[in-house]
Formats: sequence, C-alpha cells, structure tokens
Amino acid sequence: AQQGPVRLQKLSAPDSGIVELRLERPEAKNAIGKEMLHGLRNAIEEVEANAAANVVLVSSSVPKVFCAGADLKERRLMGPNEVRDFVNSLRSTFSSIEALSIPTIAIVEGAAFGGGLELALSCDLRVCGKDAKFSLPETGLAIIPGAGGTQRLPRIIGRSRAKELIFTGRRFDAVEAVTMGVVNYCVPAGEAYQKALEIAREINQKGPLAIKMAKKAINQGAEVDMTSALAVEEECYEQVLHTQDRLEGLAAFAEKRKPVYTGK
Ligand code: CO8
Repeated sequence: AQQGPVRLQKLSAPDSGIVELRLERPEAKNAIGKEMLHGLRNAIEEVEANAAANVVLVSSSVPKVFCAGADLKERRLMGPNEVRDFVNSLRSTFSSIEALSIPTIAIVEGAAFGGGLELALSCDLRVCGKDAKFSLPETGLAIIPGAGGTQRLPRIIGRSRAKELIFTGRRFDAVEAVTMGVVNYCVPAGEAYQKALEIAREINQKGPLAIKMAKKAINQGAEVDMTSALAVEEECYEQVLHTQDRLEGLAAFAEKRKPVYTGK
C-alpha cells in the first residue's frame, strides 16, 4: 500500500511474514514533512494490525540517502507552536515504531541525518552500507535532537559517546558507526538490504510469539530496576509457555527436523 511518500509492502513466499516500509520522497531526500509523517503513522498502524507480520524492514528508495531528517523547508514556514506540534507528533510516531510488537530493522545506505538517524535509532536493529554517513546536526541549527535522539543514542552507545556526537553534531561514517555500536552491521555499499533480509529471514523462522515476548522483555526490562525487570521476563515467559509452537519446537527437536511455527 502507498501512503503518500511511504510504501508498505509484504514480501512474497518464502519470505511472507517480512514486511518492508519504504521511504519514497526522492525530490527532498526523504525529508520528513507532514505528509511523510502521516504516511509513517498509517503504515505503522497497518503493520501492527497485520497478525501475519513477523518483522519489518525500514528502507529507502532514494539512492545514497536513507533520510535527510526533518523537512527544513516546511519547518521554515512554521511558528513555534506548529513546530512543537510537529515534533511531538514525530516523537510519538518514532515511539510507536519502537513499541511495535515485532522487530524492526533499519537499512541505511547513504545519509541518515537528524530525524533520519532518530528514525533509524527507533528501530531495533540497524544495518548500513560502507558509504553510509550519520549525524545529529541539530545543535548546529540551534535546536536539539527532538525525536528521541538525546535519549535513544546514549542508551545504544553510552552517554559519553552520545554527548560528543550531539554536542559537536559532527558526521561519522559507517566504520565508526559499527565500531561505536550505532549500527549492528556495516557491509559493502549496496548490500545492506541483503544483509538485513538475511537477519529478517532468521527472525521469521523463529516462534513469532517468542520474538514478540523477547522484544517486550528487553524493552520493558530496560526501563525498570533489575527485580522488576526479571518479573517482566517471568511474565513474558509465561506467555510462551502455553503455545502450540513451544510443543512443535520440542517435537521438531525430537524428530530431528525443522520446526514449523504458526504463531499459536
Ligand atoms: N528538508 C527539506 N529539504 C531537503 C532536506 C531537508 N532536511 N534535505 C535535502 N533537501 C532537499 C534539498 O533542499 C534539495 O532541494 P532542491 O532540489 O529544491 O534544492 C533536494 O532535497 C536535494 O538535496 P541536495 O541537492 O542537497 O542533495 P545531495 O544529494 O547533494 O545531498 C543530503 C543529500 C546529504 C541529504 C543533503 O541534502 C543534506 O545534508 N540535507 C540536510 C540534512 C540535514 O541537515 N538534516 C537534519 C535536519 S534537522 C532534523 O532532522 C531535526 C529533527 C528532529 C526533530 C525536530 C527538532 C525541532
């Protein structure tokens, strides 16, 4: 389905279960304006409503660019209240990406700047091509990263590294990104989609509820103290205990075959 500059498509068999959310606004290098934001929100709702979806790839159709961040031309025409509303909406949209029950993988070939990097940071995993470049340049625009960047980046790479990148707004390349842990993998330019697809295929073969519960346990546990976090794990474990898929996993092991999971 096409939602303005956002395309959502289901991959076909044998990759059913994998969906791709693709940014398609080449004339503005995928800058996020109102229309893009609206498209993103609708696409996320559609993914969450699709019980057959197990993993999401977040990609770009634009050569050499993942996303150039917030639409700075649209921004210029906005007053402070309108900017606040827009940024709040961006923030909640990225939070709903983070909160999707299934894993998300951002595929970065080329530039991921400002809100574009924040979008990638709200995904669970990131894979980039060797020519990718990153920055949170907001302080240079006399603002701060406003769509989760000041919170997600330090949680991913540590406070000290995040502070340096946010205070200076400097660009960093794919090798530095993988060394710092901003991305999970850096592969030759043009191969990020393939690498992300490999990871998505692995995830797609696992017990679907188990993947959801693992994500929930990790995300919710990170927000609370250890005792409460272990209680979250216990709750999530309880959910996977009563599934047909768990019995299928044990049967497949005993019968020395690959399990076939149904999500039940
Ligand atoms: N907004 C609007 N239009 C853009 C943007 C943008 N962010 N980025 C590029 N465009 C437009 C260009 O203006 C240009 O338009 P035109 O053809 O009309 O001149 C067109 O896209 C093509 O751009 P380039 O010619 O620059 O293309 P290149 O391939 O040479 O470069 C880059 C691509 C590297 C992506 C380059 O365009 C660039 O550096 N863009 C700006 C990136 C940037 O600074 N982004 C950070 C924005 S700040 C942000 O995202 C904050 C969000 C956090 C929430 C808000 C807090 C308040």
